[in-house]
Amino acid sequence: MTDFLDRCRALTGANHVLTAADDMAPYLTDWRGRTTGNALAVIRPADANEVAAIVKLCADARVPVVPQGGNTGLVAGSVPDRSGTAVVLSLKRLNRIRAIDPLNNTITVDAGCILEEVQNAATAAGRLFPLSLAAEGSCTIGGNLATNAGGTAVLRYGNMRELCLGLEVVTPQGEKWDGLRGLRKDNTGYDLRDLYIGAEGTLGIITGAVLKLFPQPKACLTALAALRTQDDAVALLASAQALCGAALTGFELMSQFSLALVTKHFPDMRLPFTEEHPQYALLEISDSESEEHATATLEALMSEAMERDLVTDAVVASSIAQSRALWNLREHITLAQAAEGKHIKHDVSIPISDIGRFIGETDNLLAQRFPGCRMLVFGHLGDGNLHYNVSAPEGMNDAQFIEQQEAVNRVVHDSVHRFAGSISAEHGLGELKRDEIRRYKSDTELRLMGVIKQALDPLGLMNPGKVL
Ligand code: FAD
Ligand code: 2HG
Ligand code: ZN
Repeated sequence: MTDFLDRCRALTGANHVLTAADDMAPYLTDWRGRTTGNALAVIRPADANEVAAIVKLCADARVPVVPQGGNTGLVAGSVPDRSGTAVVLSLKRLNRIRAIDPLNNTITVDAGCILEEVQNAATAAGRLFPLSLAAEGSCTIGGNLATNAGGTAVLRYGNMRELCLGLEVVTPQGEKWDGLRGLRKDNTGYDLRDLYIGAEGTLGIITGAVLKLFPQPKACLTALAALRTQDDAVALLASAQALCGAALTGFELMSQFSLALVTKHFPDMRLPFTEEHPQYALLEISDSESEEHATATLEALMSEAMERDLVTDAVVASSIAQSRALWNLREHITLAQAAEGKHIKHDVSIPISDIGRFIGETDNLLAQRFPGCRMLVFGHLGDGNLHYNVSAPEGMNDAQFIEQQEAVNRVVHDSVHRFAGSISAEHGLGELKRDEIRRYKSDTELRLMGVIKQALDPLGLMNPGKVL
């Protein structure tokens, strides 16, 4: 292996082949601090050609490759196993915005670009890149593509798959495929782009992408509604869609418990209500007319919902700062729950019409099996995507509760299955849900996935142990 590492050093420079334990440590543990692996080395190539050359060396030496972007993934997909035989391939040095074409409404970027930097580049060109999620300051476009990330604007703009027009990919054999096409229409055979998106690095390494841009809305306005039940939130969503149409760009659900944790762990943050309410909905409108029009629309929506007794209290932000403060509450839930302690995450999707029933039934089943366990439910209600997270009962040691993860998963995922939902709506499978998915996908679907993996990566070197 010394020979292999020397060849890697000759390609990237010795500084970019890390082998010391301290240097590698940040790349070996996942964001949640739940999974730590070992690696032969962490390699940091500078561009797509270096990625291709390194992957070719790995294929020749039969060294497994774990691609990594911002390492913010929540399913332990971006870290190696404990064997110490793989290299972590960090894409973060591939950070160039390659081109912006405002007439074609596209931006071409390296895979290691940070999401927020891509949003900012689009804004500077008078356009919008709409993917938005709480980790946007550190996750990368490559990771967003590899996980087909969702976030808070899917309702209007779609997930990462829908935002991508073209890809550049390094195959497991170290060949570079240039599919960087900025076309809205291209029916020339199998869609390789869609195959790599959502593959979590198991089929190849994404090195560049052409992404869609959109016109900037004239005004973005946020409202926070207090509600009694999740069913009322679903009814409010329907009213908002009827009144606002495509202008409704976000609709997030947050339970009282999720926001109580935010205000507990981030005491500077406050809810704009004097009383507590069981549920909250955060709505965003992106208006193509004016701020006045957006305010009038949201105010009309809220007063109609209050007249129907759907909403018990509401605030419409009157400034960008107020909008930001409301979104901050939402975006700090994951951090607050992490600060509270270890918990069991579920990232599920359910037909929107069944959300209330799903939560009610699942809450009851869990309460019977694990008395006192605390359900923290929030998420992208407009997409039918709930983060149904479960914390230990008050006073119980977190580690002791986590030991029951499999039994808790069984209750939640079986319930998801009964409602014809998905056990991973936006985070992917990684290692965490690799075995779990085998219970819920048909043999045919699993076999076809295996056939694709075998055809593209016959040596099984791309992110082994993840997804399949
Ligand atoms: P990593 O974590 O580095 O990698 C994720 C997966 O992609 C791994 O399997 C890795 O091997 C693979 N990969 C990375 N780069 C490449 C590449 N160039 N080529 C091939 N494979 C690659 N996700 C959502 O969908 N919606 C949310 O709202 C959301 N909110 C979050 C909030 C917080 C606070 C945190 C910590 C995470 C959140 N996530 C969310 C999860 C995470 O941010 C996303 O999955 C993100 O897309 C991962 O990007 P990354 O660059 O960090 O990827
Ligand atoms: C979000 O929507 C993320 O904020 C994280 O997908 C979800 O912390 C979670 O479970
Ligand atoms: Zn989410």
